[in-house]
Amino acid sequence: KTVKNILSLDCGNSSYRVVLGRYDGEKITTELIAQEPNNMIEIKEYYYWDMHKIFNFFMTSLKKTLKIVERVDSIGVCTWGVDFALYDKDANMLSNPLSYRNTMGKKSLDKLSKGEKDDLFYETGILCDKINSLYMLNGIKENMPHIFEKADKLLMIPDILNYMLTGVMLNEPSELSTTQMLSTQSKKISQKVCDKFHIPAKLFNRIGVHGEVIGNLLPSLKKELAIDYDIPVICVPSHDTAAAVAAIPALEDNFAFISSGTWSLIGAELDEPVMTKEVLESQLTNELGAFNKITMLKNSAGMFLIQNIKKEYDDITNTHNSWENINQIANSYDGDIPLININNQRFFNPPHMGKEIYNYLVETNQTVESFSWGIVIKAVLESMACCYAQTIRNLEHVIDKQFKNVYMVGGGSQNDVVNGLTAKRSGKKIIACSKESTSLGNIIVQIKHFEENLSLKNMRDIVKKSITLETYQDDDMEDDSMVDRYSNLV
Ligand code: LFR
Repeated sequence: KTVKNILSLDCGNSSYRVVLGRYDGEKITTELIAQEPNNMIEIKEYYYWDMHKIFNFFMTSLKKTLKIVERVDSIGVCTWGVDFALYDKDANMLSNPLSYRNTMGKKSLDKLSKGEKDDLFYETGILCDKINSLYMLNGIKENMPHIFEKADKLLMIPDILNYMLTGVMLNEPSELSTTQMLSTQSKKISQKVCDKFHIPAKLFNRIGVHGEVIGNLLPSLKKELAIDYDIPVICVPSHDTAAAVAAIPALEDNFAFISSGTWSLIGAELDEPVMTKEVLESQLTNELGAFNKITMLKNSAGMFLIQNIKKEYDDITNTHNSWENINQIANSYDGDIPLININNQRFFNPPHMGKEIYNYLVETNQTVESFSWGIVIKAVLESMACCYAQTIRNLEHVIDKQFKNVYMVGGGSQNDVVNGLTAKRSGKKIIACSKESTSLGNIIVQIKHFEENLSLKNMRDIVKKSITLETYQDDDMEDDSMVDRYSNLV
C-alpha cells in the first residue's frame, strides 16, 4: 500500500506542534515531530504573538520531517481563533498580531448597548465576546489609526501561515467565523457589521473551501528544503476547535463534545445555526465547523487556570511537577467542595492565579482557612466539571435533544480527574479521544484532497480506526445540586 505522509501544524495558545500523519488507506498513524511552548510577548502595554518565530519553527520541523520520511505529500495549518494581522497594499504585515488577552477588545465591546449586542448575535450567529476579532479591529481603528488606515487585507493567524507558505491570501471559513464579521447562516462577510463599525469589507479575501489546494509551497521554500517536487498546502478547518471536532470518532448523529485545551469548547454539531433567545441567554455561539457544519458551543475558560497555577507552583517548588502531581495536591484538601465561576473576568489574566482563586473563595465565604494549593486546585478541577455539566444541560435544552455520549478531545482530554468528575456531574458517558484531535482533524481533511469522495462520516471512521478511546462513566451520580450551586455563582 502506498502511504501518504501528511503534515499538520497545530498552533495552540500554550504550545505549537508539528504532527506527521501516515495514512495507509485505512488508518492514520501519528508521530509528534516537534513541539515548543507558545508565548505572548509583552511590548510596552500590549501583548503580541511572534509570527516569524512560529513560521521558523514550522520550517525547522519540516526539515526534520524530511529526514524521517522520503517525501511530504501535503500540509495543513490549524491555530487558535480570533487573532489576526493587517497587511498593507504591498502585502506587508503591518504589525505582529495583537493577542486577544489585551484589554482593547473588551473596551470596545463595553461601549455597546445590550440591544446592539443582541442584534450582532442575530446577524452573525456569534455571541458577542470581548475576544472576537471585531472588537480588536475596532480597537485598532481607534487606538492605532496609522495602522488601520494603511490596512488593505486582513489575515487570521492560520491564513498568515498559509500565506507565508504559498504566497496566496485566502480566508479560511471556520477561523473567519471567530471574527464575528461573518454571518454563519449565509457564510458571507456581513456588510451590516462592516457598515456599523466602519470596517471596509475589502479587507477580506476569497473564502476558502475545505479540501481545496490553497497553493503549493513557494519556490524559495522548496529551495531552502532542497526538494524538487511541489507540496500542496490544503485548506483544512484551520480553527483548532473545528479541526478537533471534525476528528470526533462519533458515528451517531447526536453527540456533545468538549474540546479541552487552554480553552474549553463545550458543544454540539448542527447543520444550521440556531439563533434564538435561549441560545443567547445560555451564552452559546454558532461557529463554523468543517464542511460548513455548525459547532454550537460555549467558549469557556479551560486548562488556562490550572496551567497558570502549575506555572506558579513549579516556580515556588523549583521543579517541573507532573500533571498527576498537580491533581494529587487537590486530595490534600478535604473540606467542603470549593467552587469558582471559572469564567469570571478576574480569572482572565490575573498576575497570580492561585491568589485570585483563593481570594474568590474567601469573598464567597467558602473558606476561612489560610491559603493552600490544595483548595485552589480542588476548586478548579471541580468547577471545570460543573461548568461542563451545566453547559451540556443548556445545550440539550436549547436544541431539544439528548446526548448519550460526550466526546472529550484535545490536550486536556488526558486529565482523568476532570474526565471522571465530568462523568459524575453530568451523568453522561465521557469518551476521551486523542490529545492530537486537532492534528487528526487537520490530517483527515487533507486526505479528502487525495480521496475526493470521502464524506465526513467516512473521515470519522478513519479516525475511529486510528485511535484508542477511554471511557468514564459514573453510575451513582448523586443529584444535580453541585451543578445548581455552580450555576448560581457570580
Ligand atoms: C481554542 C480557541 C477557541 C477560541 C480561543 C481563542 O484554542 O481557538 O476556540 O475562542 O482559542 O482564540
